[in-house]
Amino acid sequence: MGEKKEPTVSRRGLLKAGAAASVLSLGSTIQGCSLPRAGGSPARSRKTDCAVIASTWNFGMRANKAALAAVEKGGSAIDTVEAGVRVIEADPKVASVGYGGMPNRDGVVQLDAAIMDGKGLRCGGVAAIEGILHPISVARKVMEKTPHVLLVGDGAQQFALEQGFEKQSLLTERSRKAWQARKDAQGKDAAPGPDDHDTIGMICVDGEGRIAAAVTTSGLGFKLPGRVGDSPLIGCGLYADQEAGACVSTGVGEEAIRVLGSFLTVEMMRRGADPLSAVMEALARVRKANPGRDDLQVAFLAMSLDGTVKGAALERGFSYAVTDTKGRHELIPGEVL
Ligand code: SD4
Repeated sequence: MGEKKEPTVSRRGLLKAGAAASVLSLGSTIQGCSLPRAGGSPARSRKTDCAVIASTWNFGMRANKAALAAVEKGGSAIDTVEAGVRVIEADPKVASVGYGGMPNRDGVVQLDAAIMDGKGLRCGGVAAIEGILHPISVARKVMEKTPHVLLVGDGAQQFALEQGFEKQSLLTERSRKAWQARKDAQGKDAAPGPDDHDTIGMICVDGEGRIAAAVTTSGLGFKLPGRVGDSPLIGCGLYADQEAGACVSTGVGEEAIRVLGSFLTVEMMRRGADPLSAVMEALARVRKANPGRDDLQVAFLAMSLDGTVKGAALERGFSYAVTDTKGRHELIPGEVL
């Protein structure tokens, strides 16, 4: 999980924070670009020269830097999130996304990705796609060039090739060896474990106030061939709505799917919740659906339209990066339910 674990606040501290947040509709708690919020109701639009970028896990720091460069060149929110997550897709050292990602049970790297523009709820995704380095860019093409939202497997790859993407092996020697070692150790019992995750999910509100989200992953290591996680499913792994905010998720995707976690979080914000209360509600639903499980990691990262960012998880260890065009660039330990 992640490149390095970060400390998180205690559960008790979090519960206090969550309770306070749900009572008070917090103003913006971040420095830099964030604007004060009118108590109670979510900001509906935000026009400023400042952009805010947030993404999951430690590698989010690097992704945000690339995203920042994109937005500073005049890129829109959707350009920004695409540019940001592509850096992690191309990094062979990240074993949970793109090139070098953990293969499935049969040793094949199958990737999931999706992108969503809050304006007009435009979105596109690919699932279980093989042999394409940048599934997020294929997802964007699905959004822009087809009447569809989601393409899977061979069809997704065929579409990518038709769009000019090249086929290449995504299995690195390092990921093949890690896969083989685990297969040798666990035999036919080898299956996704609690640490087999770390999706990059990114959200941006740009200087025009436009909001967008992107998510890309190799999914759970040792997943069954053809398994689709939350990441390419709109409302589960991500959601962005120009009238409410955006959310991305990471962790055990089946759980984010069960509660429609990203949609739920954004919907809570639409109805007046601040980002922390909203992600806590989504996490509470996951917890409720899994009584007695304390090994389950699921995290949600949400941004409201005023650029306020909050991320929280079921378990310790989740962190997220926040960057803005006024100089903020920091890694924040996720709160814990
Ligand atoms: C999935 N949510 O496929 C993804 C896994 C992941 O950080 O990497 N999450 O279930």
